[in-house]
Amino acid sequence: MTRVGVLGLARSGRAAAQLALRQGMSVYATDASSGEELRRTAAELQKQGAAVDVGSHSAAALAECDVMIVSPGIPPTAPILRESAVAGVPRISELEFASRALRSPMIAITGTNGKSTTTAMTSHILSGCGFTAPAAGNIGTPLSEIAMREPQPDWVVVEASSFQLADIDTFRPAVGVVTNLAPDHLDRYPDVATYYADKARLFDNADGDSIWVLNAEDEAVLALPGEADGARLVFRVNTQLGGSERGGHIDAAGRLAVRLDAGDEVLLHRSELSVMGSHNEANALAAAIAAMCAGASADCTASGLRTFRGLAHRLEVVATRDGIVWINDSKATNIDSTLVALRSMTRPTVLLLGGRHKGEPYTRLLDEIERAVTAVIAYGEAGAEVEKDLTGSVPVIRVTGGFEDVMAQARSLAVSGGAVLLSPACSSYDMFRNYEERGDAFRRLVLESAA
Ligand code: UMA
Ligand code: ADP
Repeated sequence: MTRVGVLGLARSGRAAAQLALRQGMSVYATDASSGEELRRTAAELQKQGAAVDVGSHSAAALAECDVMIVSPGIPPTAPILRESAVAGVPRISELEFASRALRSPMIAITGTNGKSTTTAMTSHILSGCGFTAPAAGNIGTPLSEIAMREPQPDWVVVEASSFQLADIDTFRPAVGVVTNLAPDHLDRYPDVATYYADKARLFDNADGDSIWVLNAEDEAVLALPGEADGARLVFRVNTQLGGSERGGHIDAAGRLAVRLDAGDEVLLHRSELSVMGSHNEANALAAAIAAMCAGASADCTASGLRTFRGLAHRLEVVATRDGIVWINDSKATNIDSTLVALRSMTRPTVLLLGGRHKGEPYTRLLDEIERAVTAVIAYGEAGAEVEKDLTGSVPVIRVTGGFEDVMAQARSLAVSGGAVLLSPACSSYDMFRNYEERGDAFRRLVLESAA
């Protein structure tokens, strides 16, 4: 009987352990932490027949496993993975493990920014066109959960992070999308090339039937597949498709159009999208191409794009109070996503920047800050770094207290006709459990102050 080690028992590990048990495998599951939720998970898995340790890992038990499923949040440098007894056990990601059991074809979406939005849009379009097509992976629902569903969905739209792609082996999407590439996660990767190399694993199992949907306005994306087999479709927002290119673009009249065969199929005008910013036009084109490759018609793809309202924590307008628009972009956890947010700002903006530093300098934001921002509030662990990089052009106010102090400072700086933008360019882990909790705190404090 296959003996599976499951390292990490949050969402991915819990679902992977359950899938392994369903398949009759022998399971050793373990998490170094031991909160109440983990203890509940441990009890539930034990009841189903797994051996479980929470609070510590047993290197000896892991060493006896044929394969080890490592949660995406556990870096390869984690002490347990460096123990000599464990280092030799083959490692796979939860995405790899789940895809072996899954019978539905996959649309896999990766890239640095726009993955969740494009994933949710694609799933929304396909669902509106009569397909069962849940969104899974990095967006929140572990792929293992989908692999256990009966009947299996027509399609699964999988958001794939670099951490999840790092340990794949046979993972093979029918359609693969790369939204864009930019430096990120430099707290985990030694350099950008190593990060891009994990993204490139998407193409590992390419064959003649594979379909790749690539951002043609991003050189790094175009280079990523190398010599991988399969059809290449591209999308362009600022330029038009060339004569021999297939994919999608915005035509001279400002309409999103998809060209899979000879002629353009016009979907809708860019002004009909309810999500803001040209980055979302790119996401919409990528989603439309992927959905149409999966069998959606042009008509129902257009209505899916028209009715997609956007995800929380991504340039989400929380409230307008006393002429000030409060915008929650908590999901902007790297410099590029904050740049995109700043480019969409048309009002004088107070920018909340900070959290846990991820390694990239903030100086790349300076031009857009000078254009759109009246004051920067630098906070959290990264506060000193933000202050050092940005001081000189606009006022940078350092707040060393908690998030309530950050919001109080924002209220005192914002003026009627302006905006307050939480687009932190950092991860949230210094103050919060995740970016959702940070965005929720922002929303709560905005709404409370108005009550
Ligand atoms: N742990 C150990 N030993 C260690 C280190 C950690 O046991 O040495 C434990 C931790 O206590 C924790 C678990 O390992 O319980 C790691 O869990 P996890 O962080 O992988 O959390 P999951 O809930 O499984 O969430 C993961 C993804 N998290 C990360 O990649 C960090 C979720 O993406 C994803 O939604 C979920 O699987 C379901 O597929 C989140 C994310 O932040 C949104 N992703 C990053 C991003 O988008 O930038 C990549
Ligand atoms: P991901 O899942 O890749 O983190 P999201 O769809 O959650 O991406 O968006 C995260 C942030 O990235 C958004 O707040 C937005 O500022 C920015 N963003 C979204 N789409 C794009 C894009 N196509 N190009 C650049 N930035 C984007």
